[in-house]
Amino acid sequence: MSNETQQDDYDAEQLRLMEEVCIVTDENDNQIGTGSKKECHLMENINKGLLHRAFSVFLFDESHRLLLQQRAAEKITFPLLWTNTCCSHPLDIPSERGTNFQENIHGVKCAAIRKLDHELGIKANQLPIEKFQYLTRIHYLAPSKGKWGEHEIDYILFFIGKVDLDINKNEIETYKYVTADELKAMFADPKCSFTPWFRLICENFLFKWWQSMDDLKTFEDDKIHRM
Ligand code: DMA
Ligand code: MN
Repeated sequence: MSNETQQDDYDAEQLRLMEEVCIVTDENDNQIGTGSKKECHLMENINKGLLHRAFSVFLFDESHRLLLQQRAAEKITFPLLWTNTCCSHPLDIPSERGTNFQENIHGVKCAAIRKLDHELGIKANQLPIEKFQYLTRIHYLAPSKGKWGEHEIDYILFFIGKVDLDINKNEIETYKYVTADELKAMFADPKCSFTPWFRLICENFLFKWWQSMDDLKTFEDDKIHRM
């Protein structure tokens, strides 16, 4: 089967989203250009060093249970894997890009509000921007299936609050709220598979942050953790 024929098998809506314009950065997270979501996620470009900016939201309810999602079968990268509440990319638009670190953090929070609505149907009035806590950045590279993969500087955001969900089935297969012990049990269950970035964040950071939800600010740093 040729690549072109394979291309035709992808979900039309997910193919349309591959035209989004992502922020291309250097290894220190300075914007050096732009690239379509498609260009940024092709391993042939990643293998040449192409790197882009992303965010990962961890949303907790008022009893500090974490909202997980299982990615939809329609996703072109990492379909059907379990992962944190919502991940995506700030776009190269004025509200989501920045010229310094603080503006970049504000930009990814704006992108998070946009995507929490798009993927989970959470309305902006339930997501006041000042309730997002930025924690740190991770730089990682992970192949998906075939020609696709990720190579990102990923901004990690926490949010605690009660929200109403209206799931977009093109994005999300299913979801659930879990305690830390329930998540550890999922990791031990061979029937559950996880995205590489969620695994990295869990192995290195999540559980220690989760034990200190009232002091999250003390964990905020300006580092880029290379993983
Ligand atoms: C990309 O997530 C971002 C990270 C941190 C992996 P994604 O593939 O879910 O992006 P989108 O929802 O825009 O397809
Ligand atoms: Mn990406």
